[in-house]
Amino acid sequence: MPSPGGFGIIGLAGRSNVGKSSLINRLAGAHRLARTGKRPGATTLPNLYRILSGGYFLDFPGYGYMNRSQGIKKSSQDISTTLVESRPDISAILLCVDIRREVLPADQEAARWFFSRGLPVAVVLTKLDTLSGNGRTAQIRNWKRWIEEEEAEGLLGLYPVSARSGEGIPEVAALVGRILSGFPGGGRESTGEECPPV
Ligand SMILES: Nc1nc2c(ncn2[C@@H]2O[C@H](COP(=O)(O)OP(=O)(O)OP(=O)(O)O)[C@@H](O)[C@H]2O)c(=O)[nH]1
Ligand SMILES: [Mg+2]
Repeated sequence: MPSPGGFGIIGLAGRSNVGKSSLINRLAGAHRLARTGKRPGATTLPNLYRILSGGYFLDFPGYGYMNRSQGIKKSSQDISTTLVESRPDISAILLCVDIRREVLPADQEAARWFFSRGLPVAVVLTKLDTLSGNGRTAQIRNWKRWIEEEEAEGLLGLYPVSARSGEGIPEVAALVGRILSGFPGGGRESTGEECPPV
């Protein structure tokens, strides 16, 4: 299926409340583009956002959110799964995890599931502003170790970032540019060298 406008789509996935929608807003330079919330479950359905550099962000509802009815939870999961499986123009996934947390089976399963669909995954460590000094260094080291253990082909690296302070945003924006410039030709196979602005 052709993408709207023929551009690549970058999916943002991860547990509820890790800051996926806030990251989209920060990258797009628009505070209220994607709906955010203090409590988990702000995003209930996948939403597609067109970005200036010509691609799209696909904001997935967070996984692991228990406070909704099972029906809503299951249907939003089903829609997300169907979307990933039916749209070859999804070029890559930014798998968002809260830098303060430990690696959870749900994150591991999500990363492997995307790999099994041929999608490259970048691990984005969100809320970088909440840690400093040794705590920050230790958590980055833990997440790096996990990535090395995964040894998965198609891992696009580790990106610590804060949607609040802006730290790490240029690096993620450059990654987004590289992914989108590698499309078409298969974001699922290759990424280009150019880094257009988000
Ligand atoms: N300190 C800090 N808080 C953040 C950051 N990014 C997001 N938050 C806060 O985290 C909460 C959740 O943010 P969202 O962007 O709605 O998270 P989400 O992953 O889209 O959540 P769901 O839609 O429920 O899956 C909000 O209270 C945000 O203000 C950040 O970089 N630093
Ligand atoms: Mg959200």
